[in-house]
This record gives sequence, C-alpha cells and structure tokens, in this order.
Amino acid sequence: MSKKVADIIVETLQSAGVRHCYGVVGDTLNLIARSLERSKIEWVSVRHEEAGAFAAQAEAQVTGHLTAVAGSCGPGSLHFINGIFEANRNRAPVVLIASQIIRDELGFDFIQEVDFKQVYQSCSVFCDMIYTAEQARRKTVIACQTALAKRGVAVLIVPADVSASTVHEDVPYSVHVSNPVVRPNDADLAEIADILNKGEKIAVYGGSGCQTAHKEILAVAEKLKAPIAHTSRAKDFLEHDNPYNIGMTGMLGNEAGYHALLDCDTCLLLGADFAWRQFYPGRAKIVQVDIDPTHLGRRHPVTKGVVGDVRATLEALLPKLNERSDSSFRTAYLGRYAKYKETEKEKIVAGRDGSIPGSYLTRVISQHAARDALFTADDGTPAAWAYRHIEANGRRRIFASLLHGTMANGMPSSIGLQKAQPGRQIVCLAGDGGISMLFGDLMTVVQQELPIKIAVFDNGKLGFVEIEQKAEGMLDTFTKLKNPNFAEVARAIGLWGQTVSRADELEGAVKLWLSQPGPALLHVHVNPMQLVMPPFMSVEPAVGMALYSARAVLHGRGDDVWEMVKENFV
Ligand SMILES: Cc1ncc(C[n+]2csc(CCOP(=O)(O)OP(=O)(O)O)c2C)c(N)n1
Ligand SMILES: [Mg+2]
Repeated sequence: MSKKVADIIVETLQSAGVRHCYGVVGDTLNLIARSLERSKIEWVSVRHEEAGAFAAQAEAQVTGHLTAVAGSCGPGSLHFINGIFEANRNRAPVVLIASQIIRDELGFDFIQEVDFKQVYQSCSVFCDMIYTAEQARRKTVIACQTALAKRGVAVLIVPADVSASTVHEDVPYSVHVSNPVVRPNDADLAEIADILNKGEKIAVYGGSGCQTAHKEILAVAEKLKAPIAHTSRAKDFLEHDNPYNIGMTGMLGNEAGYHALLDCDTCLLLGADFAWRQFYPGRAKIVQVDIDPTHLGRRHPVTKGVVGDVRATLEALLPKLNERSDSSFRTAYLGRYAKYKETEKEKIVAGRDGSIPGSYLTRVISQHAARDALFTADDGTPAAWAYRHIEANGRRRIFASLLHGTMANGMPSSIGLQKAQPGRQIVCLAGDGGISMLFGDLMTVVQQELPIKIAVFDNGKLGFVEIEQKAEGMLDTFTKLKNPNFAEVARAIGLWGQTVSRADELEGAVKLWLSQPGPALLHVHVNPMQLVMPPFMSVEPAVGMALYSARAVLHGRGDDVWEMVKENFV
C-alpha cells in the first residue's frame, strides 16, 4: 500500500513511544502537522520553539520516553537551538523534526534556507536529512533509535517535497532499544577491590549515574565506613534516607562534602562527571565507575577507571570488599555535616527587617509542597536555593540547567513535566530575568490548562551575575531589571496571581498559591542583597567583595554595602 512520507514519519515516531510533540506550525511542516493530528501523538502549540524544546527534554527526562519537537523551515526550526543543547547535555531522548525547503532549491540561498546539519551537529547524537522518500522510514527509525540508545537529541531534517512524496514499497524497519546490564570484568573488579581495601580514609563521590543504586551505594559505604558526598545532579537520588550522606560538593555544596573529598586518601567516584577539577581530591587514589567510557579520567586523573552501570558494578564488587572497622573518618565528616545543617537552619529565616531572602522563600516552598512534587529552577539564584533548600525524599525531583547553564529553563520545563504527569504537583522557581526571557509561554501554560505553580523570585536584577561581578571586585554592571507587577501580568494572561513582599505574609501566601486548582503565579519580592556563598571562602572572592565594597563606597553607594553586609554576614 502506498503511503505519504509525512505519515511514515509520524507513524514511526508513534511506534517509538512519542506521546507529545511541541512546536509551532508553518509552511514546510504543514503536511507533517496534518499527519500528527490524525495520530495518537498530542501536538502542544508553544509560543516560542525554545520553550518547546525545554518542555520536551523535561518530559523525556522524567519519563525516559522519546519526546518530539517539530518546526517550520528556517527561523522556525532554528529557534529550538538553546533547548536542544539543554536536551542533549541532559541526555534526554528528544527528536527534532526540522522541516526544510524543497530539495531543488537547497544550496542557492533560497528564502528561509538554513543548513540545519551544520547548526545542529554539535548538539545532537544524530543529525541527518531524509534525502529520498524511499529512505524515510529507515532514517526515521535510526534517528529514534539513536536518540533512545545514545540518550540525546536526534535531528531529522525533512524537505517539504520529501514529506509530500509517496512511498510505494514500505519496508518494515522498526526501532529496537535494549537495556544491557554492563559491569567491569572480574580482573578489573579485583583490582578495584584491592585499591579500596587498602584505603584508610575512603569517601564515596556520587553523580547522576547513581539514580537506581541507592541501596548498593549504602551497602558499600557501610562496608568501607565511607561518607557519601554527591554532585547537585545526584541530590534527588542520594540525599534521602541516607545516614552516611554529607551533602553536595561543588559551588553549591557544603563544607563537609567539599572537605571530605579533598581530605580522603581513596575516592570511589560513581557515575559522576563533575566538570570543575578543583573539587576533586588532589592526592587520593581515585576509582571511577561510569557507564560512558569517554568520562573516565576526563576531569581529573584517576588511578583506575572502569566502564559499568553503578548498580551492577557495586553488586559485583560488594563481596570482594573487606569490612572495615575504623569509621573515624566518616564519623568526623558526618559530624561536620550535621553542624552545617544546624547552622543553616538558624540562618535560613526571614530577614530582620521583614524582607524575604530567596533561600527562606525556597525553604517555605519546600515545607508546603507535595511530597512527590517535581521542581524546576531557573539558572541563577533560584537553582542555587533549590539545590540547597528543597528537601529531597526519594520521590521529589529537581530539574535545573546544571550542565548547559541556561536561563529561562524553569517555566517551559514545567510545561513538559505537567504534560507528562498530569496529576503531579509541578513547582517552578523562576528568576525575574528567567521568567521574562520566555514570558510568552505563560500563555501556553494557560492554553494547555496546566496547573503549574510558578514562584517568581523578583530581586529586580540579574542577581547571580551581580554576585559574580561583586566577587570580581566590580560594581554591578548592566544587571538592573525594571519589572512589572508579575502577579497583575499573570492575571491578565489567565493565571491566578498574587504578590507578596513581607515575610510575615509569606507562609499564608505560599499555602494559598499551592492550593490553587489551576495555573498560579506567586510574585515574591525577595531580598536583593543576598549572596550565594560557596562551601569555602577562598581569597579571591573575599578580596573581590572588599574591592567591591571600597568602590561602592567611593561611588556614594555605602548603603548598598551595608545592606549586603547586614543580609549576609551579621
Ligand atoms: C540564556 C542565558 N543568558 C545569559 C546567561 C548568564 N546568566 C546566568 S544567571 C543570569 C541571571 C539570572 O537572573 P534571574 O533570572 O533574575 O535570576 P537571579 O540570579 O536574579 O535570581 C544570567 C544573565 C545565561 N546563563 N543564559
Ligand atoms: Mg533576578
């Protein structure tokens, strides 16, 4: 039976597990749109394609299912770019159908011509064009299979005349995905066990590869008497129900996690590819386990690197490990972590002048949000507060842009999470800069009737950048934002909206906001002077702050310095 290529593409996406396709329709995409309309795949119209890509990657991350985005030729499919980088870096299986001008005009600078292959090559695991009708099914299959198997973005470029053409002999190619269990061979396991058995001060450092290995990691930590430090991306998987947890290391981390890693003599690095080299132990022996062979030793030299799934590897390793009796190293760092938590509890409170620090807002949200809520957080201070102050419990998850570090990821990612899991509470911690960047897609939230709860952390500035500038001794430069009343704007768009500025009104406002049945935006004036402190205070930021203070005073801004000192140090 003969079939249109557009139908073949959509049929293949559907059988590969695609449930939603996010995008904006137009010209070269129209035929595919018609096929999508007839399929079981739900089309989600967004206002900006970038928001569609953020949504798709969040959906793909939380479900593990292939998720689609599709755009018109030229600017339409170009607009996805930043969200596609986010998706690919997060290893989210996403397929982008980039429709293209007709083949006959390619290469002559035709109107809206964009070479998508060149554009998307560096942010995808697959990027190719369907050149002929006959290869449509085979190429769509291999695109989907690559996105799922290599966990990333597949870009399928589809010229409009190809979508419109007919295939007379359809061949039954179909998507195959298998989930092998991967672990190191016995000789490697013995070598790892030997290194670990000789350690005296052993620390576990877990990354996002630990997602399904909670039980095994605890068993290893128990045997080795090791404390467990983790990356921010592993917080959801390792913080909860973990008596050996000493929290995050890295810029958002705490001093227990940070110092334990620098101080250990043996480090078991599990599914972690943390980018900043300064946070790795300098002199310790490092054993690294990672499912991706290219991650081994790429951040810091390691003593022994092996390829394996963390859970399967630890299962096989456990019987080879000697039970240690000396737990003094672990006890010391557990003590430091407990002390840090205690001080934090005292620090994360309302401002003395009745103002609302962003950290306090986050803590209040964490206290009142559902036990299985999914959180998104914009790059900037909201992400920092989310990782520090949202309490993990094994069911909650936080989605922030930790690898790509992009602004405006929060609200659009919430769209994808809510489409994927309609019954679940989705809470977005947005910056005033972040929310404004893809503001138009608040209309998608309303149009799709998604009951997302958005808190806007309004500090009237690009706060995180201002902190960076101050740490370098600069005065704040180009960071000010002149904001509207976000609650009024939200109401005009069709969301529930309310503004809160005083700490004594915060708890009531948060409860009311979270209890709304539909989409709701809480506009919070947060303290504009709060700093995000690293787990250490190295000489440079301290000198930077001093320089900033001196400059600010010289520029007649002594009040700002006083506000900053009062908010953060007194
Ligand atoms: C697309 C993009 N542009 C610029 C940046 C640089 N940047 C990182 S955080 C930030 C400020 C974010 O401001 P806001 O959303 O208001 O959050 P705040 O830190 O003020 O809480 C900027 C400009 C970025 N990461 N991504
Ligand atoms: Mg801001």
